[in-house]
Amino acid sequence: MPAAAAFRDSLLRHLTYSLGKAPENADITDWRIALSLAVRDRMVDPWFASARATQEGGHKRVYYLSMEFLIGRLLEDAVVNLGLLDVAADTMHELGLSLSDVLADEPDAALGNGGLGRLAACFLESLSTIGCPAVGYGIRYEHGLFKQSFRDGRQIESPEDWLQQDHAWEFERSGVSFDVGFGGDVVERGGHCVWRPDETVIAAAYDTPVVGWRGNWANTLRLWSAKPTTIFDLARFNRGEYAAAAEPETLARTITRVLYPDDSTDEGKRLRLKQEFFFTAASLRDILRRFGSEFDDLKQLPKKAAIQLNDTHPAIAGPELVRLLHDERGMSLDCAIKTAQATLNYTNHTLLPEALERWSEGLMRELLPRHMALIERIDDAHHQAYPSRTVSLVENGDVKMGELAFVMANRVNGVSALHTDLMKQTVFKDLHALHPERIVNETNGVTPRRWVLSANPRLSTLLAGRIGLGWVDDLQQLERIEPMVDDKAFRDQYAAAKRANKAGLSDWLRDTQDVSVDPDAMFDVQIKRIHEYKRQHLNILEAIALWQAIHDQPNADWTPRVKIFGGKAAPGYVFAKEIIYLINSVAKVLNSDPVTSKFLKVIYPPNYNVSLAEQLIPATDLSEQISTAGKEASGTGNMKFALNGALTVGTLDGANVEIRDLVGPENFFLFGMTAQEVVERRMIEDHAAQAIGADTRLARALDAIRSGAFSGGDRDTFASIVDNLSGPDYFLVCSDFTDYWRAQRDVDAAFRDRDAWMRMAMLNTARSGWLSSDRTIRGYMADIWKADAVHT
Ligand code: GPK
Repeated sequence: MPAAAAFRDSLLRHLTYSLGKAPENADITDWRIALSLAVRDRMVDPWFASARATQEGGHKRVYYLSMEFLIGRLLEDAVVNLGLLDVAADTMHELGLSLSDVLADEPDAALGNGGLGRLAACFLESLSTIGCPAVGYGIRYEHGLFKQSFRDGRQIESPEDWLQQDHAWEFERSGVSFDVGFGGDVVERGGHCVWRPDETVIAAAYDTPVVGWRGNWANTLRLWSAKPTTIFDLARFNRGEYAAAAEPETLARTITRVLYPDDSTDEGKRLRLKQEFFFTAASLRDILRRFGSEFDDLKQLPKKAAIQLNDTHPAIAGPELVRLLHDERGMSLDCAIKTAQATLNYTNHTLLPEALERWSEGLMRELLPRHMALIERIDDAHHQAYPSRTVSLVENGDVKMGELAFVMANRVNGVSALHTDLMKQTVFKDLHALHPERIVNETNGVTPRRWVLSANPRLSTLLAGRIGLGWVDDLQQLERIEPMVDDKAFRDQYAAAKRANKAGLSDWLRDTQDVSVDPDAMFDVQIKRIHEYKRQHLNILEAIALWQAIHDQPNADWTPRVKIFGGKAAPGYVFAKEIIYLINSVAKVLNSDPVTSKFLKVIYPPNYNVSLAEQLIPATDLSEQISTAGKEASGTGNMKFALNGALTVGTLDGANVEIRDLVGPENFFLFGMTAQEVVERRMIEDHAAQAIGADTRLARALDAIRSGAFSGGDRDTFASIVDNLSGPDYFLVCSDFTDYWRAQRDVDAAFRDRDAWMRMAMLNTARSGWLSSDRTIRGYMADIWKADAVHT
């Protein structure tokens, strides 16, 4: 049978025999699931082959432990990596459907909050593309990140329900489960400690294969779901106490019910600690089981397994691995600690003090009594080996998880050059002095398969026509288009691709957001979680000042702009929610202003997620990366934009520094204070007042907000924002405003020379190949994991 016919046959078989649907009764979701199953079938052989090659060769495996995997939709990734795009499109067409409609029917799996979770997803795909044996371990949240809507401009949250429809990608592994305990006490038996938990839940495994480019290799994403050890209490049920009878089940399942929606803040919730221990403990047991099935000597664990802790969320892995090796397998405590240290590594993703996890000793002793005792032993051992007055794992009654992760790790890494330097100078200064070899840098990256090839088919086709497809898994090859930036025909084609992406976005905005925008206007985009340090309020202040400036000179030659915002605020983060309300309120006034709206619009589509990012980024001219210097660990959206030919207006923060070095300072709009200047500026007590006093535009913009221009004349509505900015202004919005305004006017001027702009955009694409997550993963493999790619 020809390949296309075989594929169609497989799809129809799945529709009929897996879903039990007749073609005439199938809706788009049925077709989408049948297609996914047909595609998934094609992943299984490479998946098995990868597992066999790893086992037979006795290769080292990488284990990536992460509370978050922001995977988004999976069907297109799979189709593209397996080389099935044309076959799938033709098949759907023959069946009277469009592949893009079918792809868009897939729920966007949001098992993560933002950059940290998306990074984990890009890493899994790169690990498979490279052929590095790996397992991603996480939590199978029943409900991912909340859905965001706006009511009268304010954020409303509602539960997300990605599992409502069948999740076609996973295999439930009923044979793989572990008991995970909580609470109870510790007793001594025959000279060693035994933890006797008083609550136990089952961790049940669900596997999703992750296939790499060209389908040569597939790794596993294994997510744990919590199940009760007893289904229900029959005695109570028989007494008619139905709700009470179901209680054990409800309690157990609560652990994996929902993703905590806090990004870069530590809520310190008991259930969160249970989630962390739950998935970490199950993963470690699974890792030891797999090791034990292949090798005998547990001391060899570090040779065969490298465990990466994605932030401190799985940092309890330190004491838990020591407990498993020492208490349960009889290794000496000293050796257990050393073995764990040689196996574990820790990635830090933020220096924000409010994000650094601390768990109270009381809670730890209650939920994880043996671990608390082991943390004290680890702390003692560290003190013995490295006498220091300043380093301690427990402080003011709290266990400091960053310090614990550091002490238990072979390598500790930051996620951009600047961030890694700041780690050494600030949060981990003392530990760095004791362990000067331990901290290394691995600058983040993004997968080009999703973020260029799939998200931007027009650009990809253009690149393929000129340099083939080698860039897809060797992104440095984008350099080969650099000599073509002065080729007028190529530049026009590049510009046409961008223009078509913008026209597509304009249509979408018209259909879904009820606003009309000119595709020739500059599309200026800031998409990320809403946070004061990311400074969406700096962006909206500039919009207000520009609106006022246009009013002053309505006949001047303004460069038309469409400012697009996207992002969610943590439900408990009141100030961030006020920023959302301000943006929406400003949008309302500006977009209906007959004088200015042809030059300036503000649009904030609700419920920003991975799929919306895929749509927005290829249609962007200007990427807003405007965090207070020293606060954004890396950023990864910034990389996606640069690759897709958006120019950046940004501060010297996180990976912006490296992006600017790559693309060249003349192709990047820099503004603002450096991290060092930020620290110095904060020492000036009235820095905000000084900045406002020195810039009438800033003063006027703040006055407009204060006087109720965006709140129907009410002066209280945005008082919290104005008071903050004119008072403490910790994130230095006012102090950076003047230079931001200057940079934005430089952007305007540059955009008016379309040809020169396109040249800069092309240079951004040509020079951003280093930002591939393949490069990042190779760095981890060489510097941290000491793991090799395996070829099947
Ligand atoms: C950092 F600490 C955290 C967190 O809790 N969540 C999160 O998404 C981000 N991050 C950083 O803010 C980004 O700068 C960085 O690029 C990303 O992690 C991946 O490293």
